[in-house]
Amino acid sequence: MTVHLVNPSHLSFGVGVITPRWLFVLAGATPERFGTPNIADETLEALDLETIKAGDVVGIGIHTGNALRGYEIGVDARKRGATVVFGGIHATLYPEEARELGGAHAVVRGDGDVMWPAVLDDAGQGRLQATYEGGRLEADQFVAARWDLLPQGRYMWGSVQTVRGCPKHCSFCSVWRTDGQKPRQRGADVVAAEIFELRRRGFRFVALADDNFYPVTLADLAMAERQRNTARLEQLRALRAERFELMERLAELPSDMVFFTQITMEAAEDPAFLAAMKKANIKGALVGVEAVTPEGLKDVYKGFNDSGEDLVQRLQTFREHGVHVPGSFIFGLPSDRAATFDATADVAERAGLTFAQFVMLTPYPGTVDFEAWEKKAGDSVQRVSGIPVTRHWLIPQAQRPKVYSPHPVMTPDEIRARTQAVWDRFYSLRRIWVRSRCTPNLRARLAFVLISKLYRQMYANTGIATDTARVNRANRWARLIAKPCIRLFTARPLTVAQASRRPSPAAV
Ligand code: B12
Ligand code: SF4
Repeated sequence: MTVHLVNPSHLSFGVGVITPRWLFVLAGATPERFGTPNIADETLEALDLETIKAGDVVGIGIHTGNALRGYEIGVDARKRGATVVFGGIHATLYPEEARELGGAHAVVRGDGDVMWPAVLDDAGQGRLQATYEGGRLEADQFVAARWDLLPQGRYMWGSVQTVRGCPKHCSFCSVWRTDGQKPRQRGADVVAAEIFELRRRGFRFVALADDNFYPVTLADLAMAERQRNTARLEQLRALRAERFELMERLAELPSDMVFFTQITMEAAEDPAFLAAMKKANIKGALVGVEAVTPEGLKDVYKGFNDSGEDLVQRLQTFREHGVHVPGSFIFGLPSDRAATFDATADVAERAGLTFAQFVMLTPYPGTVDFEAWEKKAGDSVQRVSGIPVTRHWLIPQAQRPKVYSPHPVMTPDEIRARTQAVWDRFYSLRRIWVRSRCTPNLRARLAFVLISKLYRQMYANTGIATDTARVNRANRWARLIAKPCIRLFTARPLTVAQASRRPSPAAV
């Protein structure tokens, strides 16, 4: 019996930007007695169904965007006599769907690290259950990824998770509901050991695939102090201390490492934290800016963000501490008006953002926004090929409309056209060239231009482009640019001795 782990995608680029971590974590969780799992990442190339034989187990991980492709694979694998198991955020939210449409024999909800070996045992002994509740594991139960199974020279960035969960509760985000609001932080040693291994394999760039790298803010500590809540204060201090310990460990890794993470902008108020990030070589952090007005922030329950000039200041503070900020903005919030688009582009430029993404408010399953939208749509919901748009991910890719939250005064087309114009403005060659001044030399400036264009082109697939010709053109461009980009990211593999500034106990 061979174990297959498949990351579905209807588009393959030949090379990938970031390693899909779940593939390598579940490979790590696969007991030796089941042999080495066969990993298939369709963002690189389509799965070869011939590799799947009767009696094999096929694990398929899905998020909403790739669920339909996952279901195709599940049905095909089941026809070939394999046992099909689904997991991932979308299967967690819609286990029945994976059974009805994806040929699932079993679905694992929540974290797979501990449950996967039990599922394989049950599959081997013919006593598979329909649903397994993986739950939310404590961080010390997270399994390390098997980086030895990485295909050579195919990914630009490795990915290592340091914390799971986020204490906030933004209306458009499912993370706090699925991963929970309690931060589950992995120990510094195990994280450092994984990164150490990635560097030995030639990865200098590592995404810290976290929901929120700054789960305890200074405001949280002040609040606990004000409330004289000693237990809470101790707990928060311990979490904060663990973050600093982790950053200390990252700082001991080879100095050519470049880390990137996701963070709330409150970190800009915390000079000690920013200084530690700089020392740890965390050179970039995606900040969910979302909106530039107080009304917009209220729309998405993100009142902890700043707006206006304070916002510009906060974002600049990251840069002053050597942390580049790709900012993420949402258009189509109920309070947005035509003037919001230019105002947002202005803030993105004045704040010195290195990259930016401008997404349209989309109701993702598992979010507060989705529930409100689904309830409002009711039985009179619009259908495409008989499928309600509240299940838009089931509509075949070619007919699938881009689904956006309804807006009180603007049509989706107006929001889309204005959003597109902001992308075009932010990523005009002239503006990219000006931004590329943040790099040290001409070669790096050219690389910056290439990467900015790649980011822009790849985004057309998951982002706002609706017309197929434009998407196809963007794909061709992305394929072309991706190949040279990968050379910019990889480095010479190192031996243990070369990679060690202070080798971690787990790595030697
Ligand atoms: C890092 C990350 C990214 C990175 C890297 C993606 C990559 N190549 O891996 C980048 C920045 C590129 C990215 C992009 C996007 N992302 Co993202 N991303 C994440 C993040 C923060 C962590 C993912 C991760 O690596 N986790 C670590 C692994 C180990 O955990 P895991 O994937 O959950 O897997 C565990 C379980 O789910 C389960 N499991 C998973 N698969 C399987 C399969 C089987 C068989 C079994 C048994 C178990 C199992 O076991 C695993 C181990 O416990 C998650 C948030 C989150 N908490 O999941 C969002 C998240 C997955 N992303 C999300 C979104 C929306 C996107 C984008 C669409 C954003 C956009 N607008 O462009 C794009 C889509 C890109 C694409 N086409 O795939 C949403 C998905 C929501 C949904 N309902 O689908 C999430 C949940 C964040 C959110 N705000 O809600 N993302
Ligand atoms: S958007 Fe970011 S800050 Fe808000 S809940 Fe999700 S992960 Fe947390």
